[in-house]
Amino acid sequence: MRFETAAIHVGQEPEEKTGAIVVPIFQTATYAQPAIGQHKGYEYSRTHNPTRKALEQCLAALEGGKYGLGFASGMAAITTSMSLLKKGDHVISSDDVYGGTYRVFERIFRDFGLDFTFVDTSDLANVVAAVKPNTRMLWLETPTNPLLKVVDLRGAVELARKHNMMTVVDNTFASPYFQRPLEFGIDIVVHSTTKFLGGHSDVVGGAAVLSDDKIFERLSFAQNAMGAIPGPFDCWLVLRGLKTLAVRMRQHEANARAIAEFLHQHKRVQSVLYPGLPSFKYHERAKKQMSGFGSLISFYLDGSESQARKVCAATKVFSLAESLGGVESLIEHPGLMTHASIPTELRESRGITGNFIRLSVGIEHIDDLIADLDMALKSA
Ligand code: P1T
Repeated sequence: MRFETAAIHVGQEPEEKTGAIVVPIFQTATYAQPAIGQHKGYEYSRTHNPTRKALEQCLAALEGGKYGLGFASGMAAITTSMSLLKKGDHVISSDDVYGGTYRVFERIFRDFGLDFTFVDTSDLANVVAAVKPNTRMLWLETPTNPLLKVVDLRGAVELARKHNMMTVVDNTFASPYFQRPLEFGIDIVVHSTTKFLGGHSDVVGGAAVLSDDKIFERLSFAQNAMGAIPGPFDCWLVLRGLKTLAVRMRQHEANARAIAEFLHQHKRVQSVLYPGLPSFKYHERAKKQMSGFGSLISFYLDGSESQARKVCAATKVFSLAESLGGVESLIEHPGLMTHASIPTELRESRGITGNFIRLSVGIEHIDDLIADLDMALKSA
């Protein structure tokens, strides 16, 4: 079954009792059992819920995995995945990751006895140099948030297998429509479904997708044991979002390509980071492992932090807000917003500077988006 069809049908057969074409919101905490030990596959909604099951099956199909697991947020998916490790284990992580990911690794899991090394994983030599005898996991974002670096998935898998590391890819930026890491041999894909998968900025959610039976057994145990699960209505919202994922992603990308080109030639812009831009450092690699480039664009303003603040405040169609992947366009300042939890010096040394701005390009009309950015850039 092709992607567009799976998004609409997998896990979403008409409901048995009524024929309802849309998966119902099973807003129930528990399920009546005719006798102790007898049930219809559902005992308690932290463990299983039919609406969540539909979402999990659909997500698995879209990522090309055997199993999907729903979580209360992207961070809940990430946190639960870390429970696959134990005290004393070492993790190598992309240094350019969502600020919340960095924060939970450094400020929560370090205290649990896990060790982390953050390296630029777009050059796998850095990963090799960071391997220790106790390295158990390679944590990747690609494209990374917010510098949009692209990690060589095939090379990363090869390296990880050699060193016996589990591989995780946060696939939030690309979405499974443009990139399916499991097909490269990655062990676990995680998502913030808050973003493209939900697609309408009306729900916070997360997911993990994988194919390995043993890892699934441990992660689904952790999903239930730790309990960071999404409610039925939130699952339903993400399921509804998935139905239009393909058409939205095509429009997101068409708009993003046009905006990247526009910014690239704009006098007030120093440089543009976008995997779809032929001049971008990671364009060729992105072309090899992605079928499209998504709609996150970052750029350096030719100006100061205070001018960047002005640009962010001046747009009218682009809303100044954290998050990404919704139908509406957003603008933000990573250094002061989404990545403020990374210590200033470290952040700036990695390129998240005062004049650095990130866009999540929505699916509004391209003329309105370009006019809005042009106005904001000229006003600063
Ligand atoms: O917000 P939540 O659903 O918990 O997802 C966290 C998360 C995980 N992974 C990536 C790549 C992310 O970008 C995020 C959340 N990011 C933002 C809110 C942001 O504006 O970058």
